[in-house]
Amino acid sequence: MADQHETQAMRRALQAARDACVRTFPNPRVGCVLLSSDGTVLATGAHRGAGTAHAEADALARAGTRADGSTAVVTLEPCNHQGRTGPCSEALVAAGVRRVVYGQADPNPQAAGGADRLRAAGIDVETGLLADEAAELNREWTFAIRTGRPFVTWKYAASLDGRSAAADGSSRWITSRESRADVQAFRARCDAILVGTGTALADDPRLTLRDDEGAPLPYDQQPLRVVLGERDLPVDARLNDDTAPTLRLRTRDVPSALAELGAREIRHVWLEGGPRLAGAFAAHGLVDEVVGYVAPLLLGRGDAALTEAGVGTVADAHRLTITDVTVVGADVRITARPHDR
Ligand code: AOF
Ligand code: ZN
Repeated sequence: MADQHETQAMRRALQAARDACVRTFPNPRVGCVLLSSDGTVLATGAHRGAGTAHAEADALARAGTRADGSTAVVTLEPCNHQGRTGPCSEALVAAGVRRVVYGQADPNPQAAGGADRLRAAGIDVETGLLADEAAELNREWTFAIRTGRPFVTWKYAASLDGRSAAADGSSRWITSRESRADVQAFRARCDAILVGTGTALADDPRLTLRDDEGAPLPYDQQPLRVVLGERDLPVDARLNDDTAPTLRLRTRDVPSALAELGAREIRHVWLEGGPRLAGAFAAHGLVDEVVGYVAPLLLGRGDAALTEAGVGTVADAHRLTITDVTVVGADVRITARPHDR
């Protein structure tokens, strides 16, 4: 059984993973704490993205020779593979770690097997400590590894009477500045931001992350911009600029587009519209989460956030469970998920 020091260390490891990096594409977020035999923290490590040290390796490097005889508390089962970096199972054995406690079992078949390898080396291994929190840390990543397609969050903004555009088609600034900043924080955690050609042509959006002064973040910190649909964009469209990578998927088939993104190791897609494209995702059962911003204004006419979602009668509605309601500026943000996600 994990003792109180180990439980505390797991909380610390979870926090280290959250603090280290909002986006570790295409890898999971992982934290690791090394404890001495009397329960003192020797080192804390975290993963900062593909190609950089795994959390265990990071903590081991910080602890140096003090890792000998220690307990490693890790949010994810240590990997057992030679990937972009070496296997953490071997690194833990080589460092003389005596006990390993982890939260979530590794769902990635290429990397799994760490627990068995550690046990074979005579290390005491315990699994499942704060497993729910550890799994929540990588909810979308885990979903993508299991299903082979990215987790899809559909975001929309609407007036209190449920319209996302006015009668003349204008849709800019329905929500408050605070909500738009909130959206930026969500975008920053996703691997790709997806729109259809309709939205790309109508709004000429940037779909980039910006700093507080409004300047775009460096190119390598930008999520992939994805434009789905067959129509061409003008050469001077903002989505064709060089502030962030852009992928054109010249298809109208949503499942094949998602499969393509899955093959590119995109784990979490932030779907921003428009209503017909979002409806197609919903009709295919491919909306895994909804984040809706509802603003206190009435439009009376104009498009809904979603059209043609494959629902003809109330009995066929896509039913969701609300998981969060937060006031953001003058607006309300509602998060909801299908029952099985
Ligand atoms: C991480 N960071 O701290 C741990 C991971 O091919 P690589 O080297 O990038 O390894 C990626 C896999 O390693 C990942 O899918 C996961 O299964 C496992 N553990 N990965 O990126 C870490 N501990
Ligand atoms: Zn590893």
